[in-house]
Amino acid sequence: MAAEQPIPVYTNLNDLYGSLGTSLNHAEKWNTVAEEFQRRFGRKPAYIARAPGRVNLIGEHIDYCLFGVLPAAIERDILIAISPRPNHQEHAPGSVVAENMHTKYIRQVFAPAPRRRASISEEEVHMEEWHLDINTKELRWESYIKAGYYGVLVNYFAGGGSPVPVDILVTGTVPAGSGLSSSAAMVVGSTLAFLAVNGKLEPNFTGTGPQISKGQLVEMAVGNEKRVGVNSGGMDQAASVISIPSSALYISFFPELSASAVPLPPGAVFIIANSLVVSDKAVTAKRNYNLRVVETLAAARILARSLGIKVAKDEKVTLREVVGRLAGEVEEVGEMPVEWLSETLQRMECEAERLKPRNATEDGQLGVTMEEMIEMSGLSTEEFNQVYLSWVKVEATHFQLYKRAKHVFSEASRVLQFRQTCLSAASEASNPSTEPPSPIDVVRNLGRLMNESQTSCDQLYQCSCDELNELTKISRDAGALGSRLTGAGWGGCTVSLVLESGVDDFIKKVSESYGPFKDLKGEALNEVIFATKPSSGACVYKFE
Ligand code: NG1
Ligand code: MG
Repeated sequence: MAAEQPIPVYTNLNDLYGSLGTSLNHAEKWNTVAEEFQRRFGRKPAYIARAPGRVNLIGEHIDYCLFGVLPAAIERDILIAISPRPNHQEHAPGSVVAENMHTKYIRQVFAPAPRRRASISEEEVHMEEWHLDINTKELRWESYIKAGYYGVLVNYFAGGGSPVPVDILVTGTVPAGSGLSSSAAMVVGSTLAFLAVNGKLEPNFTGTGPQISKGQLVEMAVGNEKRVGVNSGGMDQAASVISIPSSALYISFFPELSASAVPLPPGAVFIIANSLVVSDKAVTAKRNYNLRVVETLAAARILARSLGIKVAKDEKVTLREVVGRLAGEVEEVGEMPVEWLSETLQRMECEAERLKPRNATEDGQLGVTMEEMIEMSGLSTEEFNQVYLSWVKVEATHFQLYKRAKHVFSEASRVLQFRQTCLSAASEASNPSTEPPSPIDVVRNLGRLMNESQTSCDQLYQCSCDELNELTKISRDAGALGSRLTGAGWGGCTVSLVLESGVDDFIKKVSESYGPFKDLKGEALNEVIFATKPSSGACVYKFE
């Protein structure tokens, strides 16, 4: 579970399937991709890397503010089969032939170009040494493969060396652009596959270096995904790498990445439903996702200033750090107790008022203008641009600092309540001297928090959309105790909390009421609405 553990590398199929710990027919999927690889490339793969998608149960758009979140890996995953090309010397170093089992994604051939620029500092030479053209203007499947690969090149071939030329075959069951983090699964899977094939994963295999830990892989994958142009937090990569079967994961990012299991109450089932609105973040990030990242960072600085908290001019302080500094929390002391954080978050919800536009006129409703925001920050225009706008593309005339901060503080507080509810229920249930809590009360409490999260995402963070609002409402009417969007929003999936006994009825009602589901049956329906169990994190299978 812990972030320090090594990435599992299996060589025995029983161990592999055992680790997946789920009821799905994994064996069939793994066999199919191995056979298909053999058919297309004329030999067995050397490795298959697996990375699951994730569902976020609660804690939306707060990971990049460094507040804890509560996702779980799902059974749906990306598998990447990879093998060195025969006759290495005939191919460009590190060249890649990438195929995808999905017919819509066509074959891609590319090679990284070594790029040494002697005139720049040593550190920069490292960063610039390899070049891989990643298209951030449009969504392309191979961009995620390249992003994972690039991280391996930069981290492991910076001082020279020759990455092996490879063939790869990708397959996946995580729907793209739907908030289940197919992107992180692709990037984690690709990073792992290229690490494995270049002998960077197993210490005994190559005799070099320490084994890569789950935490290190998360860090690499977060950096890699930024290369696709989305300045994400670390939730998806952490969930895809660190998760374990049957529990959700509480992931905190401050003062450093850490993860702990959160047992889910028995009888509670999480059902994912796809609104079928595709949110193509690679294209829209400048008006939504990246804009939110900038709004929360600007809010953090302005709030700090107004509360008399010191922030260096060039520092991108986060809302979590501002909360910490308010109480004199310092990194050496580590995180304050959860009770302290809960209380402080409540106070911060009130302090967020300081971010309201001064004139609450119609214009004020739109938020503050760029000029007002810069003035409130206490920085000069140049300084502000340098710190907040030079590394990210955003497109906006107004910025909603109050609403965004209010969402972040209240959502962070809901995550703590959700986690505490699960932990208390589990500990009371295992204590023979106390009356076990009524399961329905526990599930109701969790559901209420999920519903509050949806309202906050819709009204304060404005990351919902009509279809998601409709689908969550339909879900509640169909018996869900809680229903909310999951992932970045603006489309994609919802997650609903349903009692086990009501699952079939729930799915039937939702499929009859949500317009886009009405004509779907069988497998087509199962593609868009399905129950999910927490699954294990990323791993590699090595063919011997
Ligand atoms: P999605 O869009 O579901 O992959 C994104 C971010 C997360 C997090 C959520 C919102 C990426 C890769 N991930 O998730 O880090 O911020 O939005 O909670 O962009
Ligand atoms: Mg994503």
